[in-house]
Amino acid sequence: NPIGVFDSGVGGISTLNELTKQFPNERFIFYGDTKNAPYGSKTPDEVFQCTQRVMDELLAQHVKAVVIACNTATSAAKPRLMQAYPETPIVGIEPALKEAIDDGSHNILVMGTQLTVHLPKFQTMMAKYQSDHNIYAVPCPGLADYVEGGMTDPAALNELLTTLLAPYLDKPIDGIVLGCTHYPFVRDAISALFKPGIPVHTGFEGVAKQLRHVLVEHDGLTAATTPGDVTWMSSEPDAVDYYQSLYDMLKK
Ligand code: DGN
Repeated sequence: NPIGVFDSGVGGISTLNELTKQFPNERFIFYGDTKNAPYGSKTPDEVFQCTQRVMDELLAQHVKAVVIACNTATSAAKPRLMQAYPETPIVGIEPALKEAIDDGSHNILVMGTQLTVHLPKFQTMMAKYQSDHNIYAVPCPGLADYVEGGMTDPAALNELLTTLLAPYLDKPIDGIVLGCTHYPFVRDAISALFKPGIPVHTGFEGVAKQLRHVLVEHDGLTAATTPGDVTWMSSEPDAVDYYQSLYDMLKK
């Protein structure tokens, strides 16, 4: 059976790209809830309702596990989804703050949607490390929409990033956490605003590790050597061509 991967839109394709590399024998179904994007400015209840509809669509395809490839949906809805779908292993992606800290960074920029940054899940994690690290958590409204909208205007992107990140550009940032799965698509433009060589953390490793764990636990890892493939689904069927083109871009 396939593994379901979903996001509010195209962001999760960056996660999917990593998963298809790490699980070459698995089949994947990607579901983009483009019709309801962005999730980042919704309430947790609204996000839960959207994700429930997506879960039902994926389960109708007999998925054996679901990856929430969206930091916002993970922090707003994952515990409730696990309760609502107790039979299905569900893993989620979260801002890789711990990874940045384990990597030795002290002045860490964390970018995410408003919801991700403000919800207790992230606030609690941040509080744990704040006494001996400088953590700058920055909500980035508009940035996921830029990626969703086709990424056609680099000058506008640069202006948006400069505005969002202005208060941090003169800080001695030594680690960047991309706490939204849309942001890896504009990673170079973000990195370009800081000193060269600053490590960027996406959370992909964490989510792949969790997925491996649940598949092993449920005896669900595919051992066959047939190459995996991806099926595209969307609440907005016209969006599927864009999904495919972003995925092809990452695979190049
Ligand atoms: N890609 C999603 C995330 O990782 O948080 C959210 C994007 C959005 O809906 N604004």
